[in-house]
Amino acid sequence: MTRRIAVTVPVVAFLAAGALFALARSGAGAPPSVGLIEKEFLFTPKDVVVGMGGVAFVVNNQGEIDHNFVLEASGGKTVAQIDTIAPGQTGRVTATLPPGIYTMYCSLPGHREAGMVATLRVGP
Ligand SMILES: [Cu+2]
Repeated sequence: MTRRIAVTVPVVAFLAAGALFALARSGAGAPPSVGLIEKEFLFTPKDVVVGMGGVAFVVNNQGEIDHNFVLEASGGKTVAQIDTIAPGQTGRVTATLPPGIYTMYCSLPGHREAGMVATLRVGP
C-alpha cells in the first residue's frame, strides 16, 4: 500500500507596508527654562539672563498666599502670564522673546511694590 502525501505549499506574497513611526518628541527642541521662586514678598532670583528665543518659566510659590506671574516687555506690554499660583504650587508658561529687558512681577495689589519684582535680560 502506497501512501502519497501531496504537500502543497501556497506561496503567499506578503507585502508589508512599512509603518514608520517618526517620533516628533525630542528633548533637543525644548526651550531653556528659568526657575523662579515667589513668596511674601520676594521674587528670586532678582536678575535673570537668557538668550533670545523660547524660554519656559517655571514659577514656584513658596509663600503662604496666592501669587501670580506677569512678564512685561520694556514698553509695558504683557508678553506672558500665569493667573494664579497657589501656595506650594508651580506655574509654567512659555514665551518666545526677542532681545531686550523685561520685568517679571506679581500683579496682586501691593505685591510688586513690596518686592515681588525681578528683571529678565534677554540677550541676542
Ligand atoms: Cu504676589
